[in-house]
Amino acid sequence: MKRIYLSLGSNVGDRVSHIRKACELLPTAGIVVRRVSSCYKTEPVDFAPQRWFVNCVIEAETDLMPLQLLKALQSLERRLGRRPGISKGPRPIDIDILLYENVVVRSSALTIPHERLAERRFVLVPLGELASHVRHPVTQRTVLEMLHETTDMSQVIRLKSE
Ligand code: PH2
Ligand code: MG
Ligand code: MG
Repeated sequence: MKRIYLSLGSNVGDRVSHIRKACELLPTAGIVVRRVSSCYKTEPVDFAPQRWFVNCVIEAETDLMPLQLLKALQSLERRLGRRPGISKGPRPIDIDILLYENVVVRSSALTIPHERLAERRFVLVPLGELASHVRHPVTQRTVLEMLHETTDMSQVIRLKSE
Protein backbone atom coordinates (compact mmCIF):
# COMPACT_ATOMS: atom_id res chain seq x y z
CA MET A 1 0.00 0.00 0.00
CA LYS A 2 1.15 3.52 -0.79
CA ARG A 3 0.83 6.34 1.73
CA ILE A 4 -1.03 9.37 0.42
CA TYR A 5 -2.23 12.73 1.73
CA LEU A 6 -5.48 14.22 0.42
CA SER A 7 -6.96 17.69 0.87
CA LEU A 8 -10.73 17.88 1.30
CA GLY A 9 -12.69 21.11 0.93
CA SER A 10 -16.32 22.23 0.77
CA ASN A 11 -18.05 25.60 0.61
CA VAL A 12 -21.62 24.71 -0.41
CA GLY A 13 -24.45 23.45 1.82
CA ASP A 14 -23.53 21.65 5.04
CA ARG A 15 -19.76 21.80 4.56
CA VAL A 16 -18.74 19.62 7.51
CA SER A 17 -21.20 16.87 6.61
CA HIS A 18 -19.95 16.84 3.00
CA ILE A 19 -16.45 16.28 4.36
CA ARG A 20 -17.63 13.57 6.77
CA LYS A 21 -19.53 11.83 3.98
CA ALA A 22 -16.44 11.90 1.76
CA CYS A 23 -14.37 10.28 4.54
CA GLU A 24 -17.00 7.57 4.91
CA LEU A 25 -17.07 6.86 1.17
CA LEU A 26 -13.30 6.83 0.57
CA PRO A 27 -12.95 3.14 1.57
CA THR A 28 -15.49 2.16 -1.12
CA ALA A 29 -13.07 3.67 -3.65
CA GLY A 30 -10.08 1.65 -2.45
CA ILE A 31 -8.68 4.29 -0.11
CA VAL A 32 -8.05 3.29 3.51
CA VAL A 33 -8.26 6.34 5.78
CA ARG A 34 -5.62 6.27 8.54
CA ARG A 35 -5.83 9.71 10.15
CA VAL A 36 -7.99 12.81 9.73
CA SER A 37 -6.89 16.33 10.73
CA SER A 38 -9.15 18.82 12.47
CA CYS A 39 -11.56 20.73 10.27
CA TYR A 40 -10.76 24.40 9.61
CA LYS A 41 -12.83 27.34 8.42
CA THR A 42 -10.74 28.94 5.72
CA GLU A 43 -10.86 32.17 3.78
CA PRO A 44 -11.26 31.53 0.02
CA VAL A 45 -8.06 31.93 -1.98
CA ASP A 46 -7.61 32.42 -5.76
CA PHE A 47 -11.30 33.20 -6.30
CA ALA A 48 -12.36 35.47 -3.46
CA PRO A 49 -16.08 36.26 -3.96
CA GLN A 50 -17.41 33.03 -2.52
CA ARG A 51 -18.32 31.54 0.86
CA TRP A 52 -15.57 30.48 3.27
CA PHE A 53 -14.51 26.85 2.98
CA VAL A 54 -14.22 24.06 5.47
CA ASN A 55 -10.97 22.17 4.80
CA CYS A 56 -9.17 19.19 6.28
CA VAL A 57 -6.40 16.77 5.31
CA ILE A 58 -6.39 13.01 5.57
CA GLU A 59 -3.59 10.49 5.63
CA ALA A 60 -4.56 7.30 3.81
CA GLU A 61 -3.23 4.21 2.09
CA THR A 62 -4.10 2.81 -1.30
CA ASP A 63 -3.03 0.31 -3.92
CA LEU A 64 -4.39 2.54 -6.69
CA MET A 65 -1.83 4.06 -9.05
CA PRO A 66 -1.84 7.89 -9.23
CA LEU A 67 -4.10 8.21 -12.30
CA GLN A 68 -6.48 5.53 -10.99
CA LEU A 69 -6.58 7.40 -7.71
CA LEU A 70 -7.46 10.65 -9.49
CA LYS A 71 -10.30 8.93 -11.40
CA ALA A 72 -11.61 7.31 -8.19
CA LEU A 73 -11.63 10.68 -6.40
CA GLN A 74 -13.37 12.41 -9.29
CA SER A 75 -16.12 9.82 -9.35
CA LEU A 76 -16.51 10.14 -5.58
CA GLU A 77 -16.82 13.93 -6.00
CA ARG A 78 -19.61 13.35 -8.52
CA ARG A 79 -21.36 10.95 -6.13
CA LEU A 80 -21.32 13.74 -3.56
CA GLY A 81 -23.05 16.14 -5.94
CA ARG A 82 -20.11 17.90 -7.59
CA ARG A 83 -20.91 19.21 -11.06
CA PRO A 84 -18.68 21.13 -13.48
CA GLY A 85 -18.65 24.81 -12.44
CA ILE A 86 -16.47 27.87 -12.23
CA SER A 87 -12.79 27.00 -11.93
CA LYS A 88 -11.80 27.42 -8.27
CA GLY A 89 -15.42 28.42 -7.55
CA PRO A 90 -18.03 27.04 -5.14
CA ARG A 91 -18.21 23.26 -4.74
CA PRO A 92 -19.90 20.80 -2.34
CA ILE A 93 -16.71 18.75 -2.25
CA ASP A 94 -13.20 18.93 -3.66
CA ILE A 95 -10.69 16.16 -3.03
CA ASP A 96 -7.14 16.88 -4.16
CA ILE A 97 -4.07 14.65 -4.07
CA LEU A 98 -1.35 16.47 -2.12
CA LEU A 99 1.32 13.76 -1.83
CA TYR A 100 1.67 10.18 -3.04
CA GLU A 101 4.64 8.57 -1.29
CA ASN A 102 7.66 10.38 -2.72
CA VAL A 103 6.31 10.13 -6.24
CA VAL A 104 6.52 13.08 -8.64
CA VAL A 105 3.95 13.20 -11.47
CA ARG A 106 3.93 16.00 -14.02
CA SER A 107 1.38 15.30 -16.72
CA SER A 108 -1.42 17.31 -18.31
CA ALA A 109 -3.97 15.29 -16.32
CA LEU A 110 -2.28 15.28 -12.94
CA THR A 111 0.41 17.03 -10.91
CA ILE A 112 1.81 15.43 -7.74
CA PRO A 113 2.82 16.92 -5.36
CA HIS A 114 -0.10 19.36 -5.70
CA GLU A 115 1.32 22.37 -7.51
CA ARG A 116 0.09 24.97 -5.00
CA LEU A 117 0.82 22.92 -1.89
CA ALA A 118 3.45 25.35 -0.56
CA GLU A 119 1.29 28.42 -1.28
CA ARG A 120 -1.83 27.49 0.67
CA ARG A 121 -2.23 27.82 4.39
CA PHE A 122 -5.58 25.99 4.17
CA VAL A 123 -3.55 22.94 3.08
CA LEU A 124 -0.34 23.41 5.10
CA VAL A 125 -2.01 23.99 8.49
CA PRO A 126 -4.06 20.75 8.52
CA LEU A 127 -1.26 18.82 6.79
CA GLY A 128 1.11 20.07 9.48
CA GLU A 129 -1.12 18.51 12.14
CA LEU A 130 -0.56 15.07 10.61
CA ALA A 131 2.81 15.27 8.90
CA SER A 132 4.85 18.29 9.96
CA HIS A 133 8.17 16.55 9.20
CA VAL A 134 7.22 14.98 5.88
CA ARG A 135 9.29 16.42 3.03
CA HIS A 136 8.17 17.76 -0.33
CA PRO A 137 9.83 15.33 -2.77
CA VAL A 138 10.97 18.10 -5.13
CA THR A 139 12.03 20.96 -2.84
CA GLN A 140 12.92 18.71 0.12
CA ARG A 141 11.26 21.21 2.46
CA THR A 142 9.26 19.86 5.38
CA VAL A 143 5.61 20.84 5.79
CA LEU A 144 6.60 22.92 8.83
CA GLU A 145 9.25 24.77 6.81
CA MET A 146 6.77 25.42 3.99
CA LEU A 147 4.29 26.76 6.54
CA HIS A 148 6.86 29.15 7.97
CA GLU A 149 7.97 30.28 4.53
CA THR A 150 4.65 30.71 2.76
CA THR A 151 3.54 34.25 1.85
CA ASP A 152 -0.14 33.22 1.99
CA MET A 153 -1.78 35.32 4.71
CA SER A 154 -5.33 33.95 4.36
CA GLN A 155 -7.15 33.05 7.55
CA VAL A 156 -7.39 29.43 8.72
CA ILE A 157 -9.42 28.90 11.89
CA ARG A 158 -9.63 25.53 13.62
CA LEU A 159 -13.16 24.29 14.30
CA LYS A 160 -13.92 22.79 17.67
CA SER A 161 -14.37 19.04 17.34
CA GLU A 162 -17.37 17.72 19.17
N1 PH2 B 1 -10.10 25.48 -3.12
C1 PH2 B 1 -9.95 26.10 -4.29
C2 PH2 B 1 -9.84 27.55 -4.41
N2 PH2 B 1 -9.81 28.22 -3.18
N3 PH2 B 1 -9.88 28.30 -0.84
C3 PH2 B 1 -9.97 27.66 0.32
N4 PH2 B 1 -9.92 28.37 1.45
N5 PH2 B 1 -10.13 26.31 0.41
C4 PH2 B 1 -10.19 25.54 -0.72
O1 PH2 B 1 -10.33 24.30 -0.62
C5 PH2 B 1 -10.08 26.18 -1.98
C6 PH2 B 1 -9.92 27.59 -1.99
C7 PH2 B 1 -9.88 25.33 -5.54
O2 PH2 B 1 -9.88 23.98 -5.34
MG1 MG C 1 -8.72 22.14 -5.08
MG1 MG D 1 -9.78 19.43 -7.18
